[in-house]
Amino acid sequence: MELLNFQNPNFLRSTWTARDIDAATVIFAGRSNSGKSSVLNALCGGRFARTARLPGRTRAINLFALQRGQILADLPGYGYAVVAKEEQRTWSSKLMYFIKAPCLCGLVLVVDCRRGLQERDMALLHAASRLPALVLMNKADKLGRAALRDCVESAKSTLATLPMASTVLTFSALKKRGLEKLRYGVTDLFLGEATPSTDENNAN
Ligand SMILES: Nc1nc2c(ncn2[C@@H]2O[C@H](COP(=O)(O)OP(=O)(O)OP(=O)(O)O)[C@@H](O)[C@H]2O)c(=O)[nH]1
Ligand SMILES: [Mg+2]
Repeated sequence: MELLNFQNPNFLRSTWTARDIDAATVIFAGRSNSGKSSVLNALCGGRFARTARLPGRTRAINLFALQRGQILADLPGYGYAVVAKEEQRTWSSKLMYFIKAPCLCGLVLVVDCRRGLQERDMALLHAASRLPALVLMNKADKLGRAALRDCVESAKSTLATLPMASTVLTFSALKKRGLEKLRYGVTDLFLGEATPSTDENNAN
C-alpha cells in the first residue's frame, strides 16, 4: 500500500462547521491535553498545530490540507474543567454535530495511555460509530511495557463491544514512537481500509 504524504500540510482555516469542507477528512479528537495537536504535528513532521502544556489550547476546529487535498482536522479537546461550563456545552454540541458530517472518513482518537478510555471518549465513539477509528494510546513514554500492554488490552476489549472497525496503537508524540504505524493507520482511514479490532493491533 502506498503511504499518503503527510509532510508540510497547508493550514486551511479554523472553523466550527463542516459545511465548507469538500474533501475527505480525518478528525483528531480526544480529551483536552491528551496530545491531539502534538500527534498531528508528529505525523506531519513539523509544528503546524498549536500545542500547550495546559489543557484547552485548541479552541476551534483547525483544518490542514495534505498535498493531495485530503484534510486533517485538529479538534478542541473535551473534559477541560477550566473552560466555563456554558462554553463546554457549546463546544460539545458543536463537536457532536461536526462528527456527523458526510466528508468525514475516519477518527483518530487520542488517549493519554495513563488514563485509558474514559466516559467522554466512549460517548464520542458511540456518536461517531459509523467512522473507522484509530485509537492512539499516546504518551507511551510515560508507561512501562507491562502497563502499556495492559492499557492496550483493556482498550481492545472495550472497543470490541462497539460496532465500528477500530485499531489500537501505542504512540509517543514526544519520542516520535509509533510513527510508521500511525502513517499507515491514517492512510488506511483515508482509503477506507481500516481493519477490524481483532486484526493487527500492537503494543510496541
Ligand atoms: N510525555 C509526553 N507528553 C506529550 C506527548 N504528546 C503530547 N504531550 C504533551 O502534552 C501537552 C498537551 O499536548 P497538546 O498536543 O497541546 O494536547 P491537545 O490534546 O491538543 O490539547 P487541547 O488542544 O488543549 O485539547 C503538551 O505539553 C505536550 O508537549 C507524549 O507523547 N509524551
Ligand atoms: Mg490541541
